[in-house]
Amino acid sequence: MSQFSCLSKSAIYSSMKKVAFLHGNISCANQSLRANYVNFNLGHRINRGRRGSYESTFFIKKKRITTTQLRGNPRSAGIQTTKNDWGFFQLVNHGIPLELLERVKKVCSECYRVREAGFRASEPVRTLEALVQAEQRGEAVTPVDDMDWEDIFYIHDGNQWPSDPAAFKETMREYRAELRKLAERVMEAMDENLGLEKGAIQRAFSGDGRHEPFFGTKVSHYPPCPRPDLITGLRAHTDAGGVILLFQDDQVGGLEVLKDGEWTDVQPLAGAIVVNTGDQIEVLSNGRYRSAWHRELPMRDGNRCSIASFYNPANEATISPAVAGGEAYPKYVFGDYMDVYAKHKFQAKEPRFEAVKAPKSSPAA
Ligand SMILES: O=C(O)CCC(=O)C(=O)O
Repeated sequence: MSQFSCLSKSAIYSSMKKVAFLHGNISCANQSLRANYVNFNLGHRINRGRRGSYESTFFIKKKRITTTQLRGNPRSAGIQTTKNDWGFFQLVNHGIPLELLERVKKVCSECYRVREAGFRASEPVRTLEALVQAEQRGEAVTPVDDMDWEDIFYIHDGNQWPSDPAAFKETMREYRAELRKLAERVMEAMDENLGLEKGAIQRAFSGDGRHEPFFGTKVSHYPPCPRPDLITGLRAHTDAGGVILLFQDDQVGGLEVLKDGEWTDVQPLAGAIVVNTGDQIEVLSNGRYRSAWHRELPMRDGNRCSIASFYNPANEATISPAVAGGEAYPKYVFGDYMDVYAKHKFQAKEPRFEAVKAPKSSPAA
């Protein structure tokens, strides 16, 4: 197959285009989608002054690919084409040793083995069993809409981490240090594409250096689900924070992103890191980088593991558009936004922005 093209759209994505070279396409897990991928060498953008190169991969439908954007001014192309933005891309050749990624996979799946009995006894499992029994009795059943078929836990700098397996802590410390640096490079590329000073997003996230941005990691497993028609893996949502780096299972899919009213697979790609942007980047960029709706489908076969690392503002940081013009977003304290998000994660983001408009905390006033 030799169908190469380019997508583009959000700012970081447009800077990637600037140095684009096209690699090719791969056959996709879901043949019906005919998804292609395009690699962009990010070396001198994300990694300027350092050795090594970075590439991003966009999974997109062929019909959406255009080549005109490649020939145009990358920065303006990115700005003008917001409606084509996927809000998601995959990074390959990101510089994180594959050997480390293999160890991460291993310790996380060993961790799940320790947790598995807990999942078997969990509310989603019991709820689904009850639904199936009701169905067998001939009762009408409706899909569950307030819980997900997942086993999750979070690690960050301030909580206790699993000690079984023994290698978990050391491996995840090493992994998180790499991912934190990668997130910062991605944000610097965004700064540049948005016409902001280098480090502007990070400064906004840290309240000009007064607070520590939050960097958290969520380890998820989506065990095989006997009735994927009756429950979700993870309900559709946009992410609350900044930059999200997802190391997803390279065998078991399920992650989908919403674009123009259609759900599209983010196909498993060995060794890649999926990058997406959250609501705070949407606000800072004044809508240039949109946070995309995504969801997790439950799978009948395979236990999907995914490790999502969230680089978010400090709770105390004040967030408002750093890019002038266009759409209006409010100014607020991130912690206030998170209070709203905690209650309304699976709903539209616009009412959340509306809810923090009248600031509760004085620094945003
Ligand atoms: O686990 C995944 O693949 C996606 C996780 C996710 O969307 C989330 O935690 O917000």
